[in-house]
Amino acid sequence: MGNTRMLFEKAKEMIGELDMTAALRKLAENHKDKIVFSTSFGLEDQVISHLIFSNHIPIKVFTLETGRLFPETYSVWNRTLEIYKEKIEAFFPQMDSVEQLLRDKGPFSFYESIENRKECCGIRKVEPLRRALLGNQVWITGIRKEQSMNRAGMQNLEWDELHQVIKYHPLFDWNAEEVKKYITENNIPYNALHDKGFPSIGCQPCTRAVKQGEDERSGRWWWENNSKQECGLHQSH
Ligand code: ADX
Ligand code: SF4
Repeated sequence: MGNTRMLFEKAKEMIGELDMTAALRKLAENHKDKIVFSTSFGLEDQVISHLIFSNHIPIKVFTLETGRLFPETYSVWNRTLEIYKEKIEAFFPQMDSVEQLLRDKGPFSFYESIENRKECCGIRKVEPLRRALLGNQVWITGIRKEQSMNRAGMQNLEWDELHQVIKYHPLFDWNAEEVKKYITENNIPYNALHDKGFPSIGCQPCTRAVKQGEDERSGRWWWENNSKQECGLHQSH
């Protein structure tokens, strides 16, 4: 474990001033077969998938298929496969846990309390994420610091103590406009919901459109007043 922590210090030095494509290449080279990218098929993730796939960088791409995604998300997932012809792995929740949750609490338990919501996220996202990261050393995500106050406190390269991996967010300093511009200029497929007021897209029952001027993540778990609007994938520091 301690050794992996040391890899973080090395990675920090290594990527230094490199641009993100070079940084991804370098990390892939130094953490061969132990580097993964998690995609939820959001705008940021599509930029990163494009970089990885079009440059053939050997980074494994996976998604957490919660079973509650929007139809539009499945569409962009499929279009991404058609265009890039590369593999995207899917991690599904443990069948027994989902069956028990549905048996005990029904399909909408997450609206009832933060505890219930975290239970569902735990089963459908956090546990599958743990499996997806197992045995890896680097985890790439599409997090940007602008997305929330909570995320502003993160770093583009971090050590994730819980999962014992280096976390790298290549678009950490980009703003929403830069992401959109990159998507348009490079003709990258994207989730149709982004054009309907959804800046941030998660599970269908837990995501709604936001009004102009509202926070990017305010449409996620919108009924909760005092949670950090995080599902437990990304711990705050
Ligand atoms: S979340 O924690 O609130 O769901 P958000 O939707 O902002 O996260 O996405 C931030 C990053 O977390 C994404 O860029 C992606 O790397 C990862 N992520 C979020 N949801 C998923 C998912 N369903 N599958 C894979 N990765 C995901
Ligand atoms: Fe469950 Fe909603 Fe969390 Fe998805 S976002 S895992 S549906 S509570």
